[in-house]
Amino acid sequence: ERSANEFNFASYHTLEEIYDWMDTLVADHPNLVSKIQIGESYEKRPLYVLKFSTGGSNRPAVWLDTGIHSREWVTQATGVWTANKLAEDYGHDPTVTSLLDTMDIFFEIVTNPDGYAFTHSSNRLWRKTRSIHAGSSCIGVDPNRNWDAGFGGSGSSSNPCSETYHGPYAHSESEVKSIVDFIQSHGNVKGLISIHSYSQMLMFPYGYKWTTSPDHEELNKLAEKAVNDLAAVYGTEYTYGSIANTIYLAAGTTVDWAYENGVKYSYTFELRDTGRYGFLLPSSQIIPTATETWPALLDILVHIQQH
Ligand code: ING
Ligand code: ZN
Repeated sequence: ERSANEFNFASYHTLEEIYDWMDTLVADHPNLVSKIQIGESYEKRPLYVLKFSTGGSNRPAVWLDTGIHSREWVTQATGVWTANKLAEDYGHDPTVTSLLDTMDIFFEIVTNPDGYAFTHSSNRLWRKTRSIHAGSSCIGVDPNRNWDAGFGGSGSSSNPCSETYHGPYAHSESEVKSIVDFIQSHGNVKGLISIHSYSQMLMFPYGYKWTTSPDHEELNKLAEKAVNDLAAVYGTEYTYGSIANTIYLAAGTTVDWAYENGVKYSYTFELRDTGRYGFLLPSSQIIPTATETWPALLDILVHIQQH
């Protein structure tokens, strides 16, 4: 690619194409974007994070991740579009400029690279990591059940053959542990947004219990604003609320771990659609999905900046 902007955002890409694109984005915006490696996957692929920062020292930060479930291809594609949008809008759009003048954004676009490679090579519907477990011929752990927040509880499975297998112990997956270590060592992460598909939902803690969180009212009001602004773009309707009340009980998830470890603004999206195409969302819907999600993301980022 000659420039990050000439990438075809309207099609799905391989891991190698996305990793190459990250380097062109950094090359095009060297004073804003850098690439850091936070660890390596089970199969030894690098875990890359794009850092958006205009300086300061350890500014308040927001963590964004897409693709922790490898088959949710519209999420990695939305991640690429959104990272490009942030970079292109800085210095032009006043909201993005103000955000990045005061906060850092860390963006892991391919959070489960082994799974993503496997969805291209062998099984388009692979969800989990690719780790091997003694005593079972089944492969992988659900990286959205592997976090130390109600670990092992309802809405996760101890069966290695299950799609929601929680793994042998909390943070057993290096794809998860690398994020835990990064967020804890950073020490100033104020928000986390973890992006899945599909179901058209915007959710927040808790997922592992029915109890509403101490910040429920604030998180709920912000979610309402975000889904309204999302719907205003093309009319796409999202439901919102706590994970347990909106989708189902789910123990050991990213957002519950973040919330319980000092990240107050912890949200998870389920992008398009509601099941017509499901994980196999046509590539013609990538740009519309990313475009409508953008104002909802900005609502959350601006709220974090103001609190
Ligand atoms: N659904 C999510 C899952 O992991 C979810 C729903 C997201 C639950 C975030 C809890 C937290 O089951 C998909 N499609 O992955
Ligand atoms: Zn998912």
